Amino acid sequence: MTCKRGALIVLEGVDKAGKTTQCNRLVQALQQSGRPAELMRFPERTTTIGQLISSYLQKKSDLEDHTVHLLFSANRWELAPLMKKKLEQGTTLVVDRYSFSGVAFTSAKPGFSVDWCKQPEVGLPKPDLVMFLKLSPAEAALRGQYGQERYETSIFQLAVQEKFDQLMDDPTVNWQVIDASRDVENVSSDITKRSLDIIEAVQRRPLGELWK
Ligand code: FDM
Ligand code: MG
Repeated sequence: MTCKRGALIVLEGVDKAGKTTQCNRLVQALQQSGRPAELMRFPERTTTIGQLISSYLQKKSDLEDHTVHLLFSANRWELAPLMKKKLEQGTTLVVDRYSFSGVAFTSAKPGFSVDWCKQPEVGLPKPDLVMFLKLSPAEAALRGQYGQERYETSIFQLAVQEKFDQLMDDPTVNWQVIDASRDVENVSSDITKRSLDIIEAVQRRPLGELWK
């Protein structure tokens, strides 16, 4: 029997859309159906680079904007070999944020183009499916206050949403928009169904390279 590769599945969206909840539920659903699946997240705050990022996000340190963008990217590159290995071994990876957050958040800052922001991401493992959890700013506001970390303001999140809209206009990436305003169970079963379909489909396809 040939070993079937796992799928690289990414969840993206603005803050409060429910990404982390849905990533956890998806991993559980896949595992319960007997498919090997693991959760990953970016930033991965436990590495040396991740600790620099975490301290920046918590406003315990300041970093120059280009520098922090490249650190977020380096944090993905340092985990890329492990991701490839797990995918090859047949494990599906469910990833909470990826390069798209990287580009959307930095390019929402003044003086940064989407094109510049994409460059360090070129060649990373390409997701087989990117689900964008869509929630309007009004609905996000109903879910309560933003946290205390950097970027957690409604004005910045609005700018980020616009950048995501721009990024989703890209036929080289398998974007699927998920209506995140529905209740948790509905969103979850929708996401699980789409994931099972892609897990089935990628078995016969090699892993791609992002934006290359
Ligand atoms: N973020 C996340 C970036 O600015 N660039 C990136 O590449 C990634 C992956 O970090 F504000 C931002 C997005 C968010 C913060 O918060 C991470 P969470 O709650 O740990 O996802
Ligand atoms: Mg957050």
